[in-house]
Amino acid sequence: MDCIFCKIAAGEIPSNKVYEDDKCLAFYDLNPAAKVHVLIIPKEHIASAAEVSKENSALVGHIFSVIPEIAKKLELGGGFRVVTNCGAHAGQSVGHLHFHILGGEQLRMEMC
Ligand code: DGP
Repeated sequence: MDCIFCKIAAGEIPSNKVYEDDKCLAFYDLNPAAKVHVLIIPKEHIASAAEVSKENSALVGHIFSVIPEIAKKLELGGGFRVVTNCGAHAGQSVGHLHFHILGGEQLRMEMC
């Protein structure tokens, strides 16, 4: 499958990693929309939030259990936003489930 984030997860495309374990990977976004802008992805290919199911939702739970650790590491104590864009109307541009973690400054509503 020709998926950029699968290739990043496999190490075939380099990324600036901030966290990695056997199930997920977090790395800096190529086009940051905030002072701190990290993406966290499951290593398993899930196309979007619309493809989350009872079978794979534990991965999403795992990702959310790791986000506070990343926020602490990146010193986002002032607050942060977690966003996932799902489908064309939301402007999803990469068809592999990813959560944007945005912070490091006062966020405006359009920064998502
Ligand atoms: P979305 O629009 O929600 O699908 O967000 C996709 C994000 O992925 C977008 O902010 C830019 C980022 N992105 C796309 N390709 C790459 C890449 O090859 N490396 C990194 N680090 N980020 C990427």
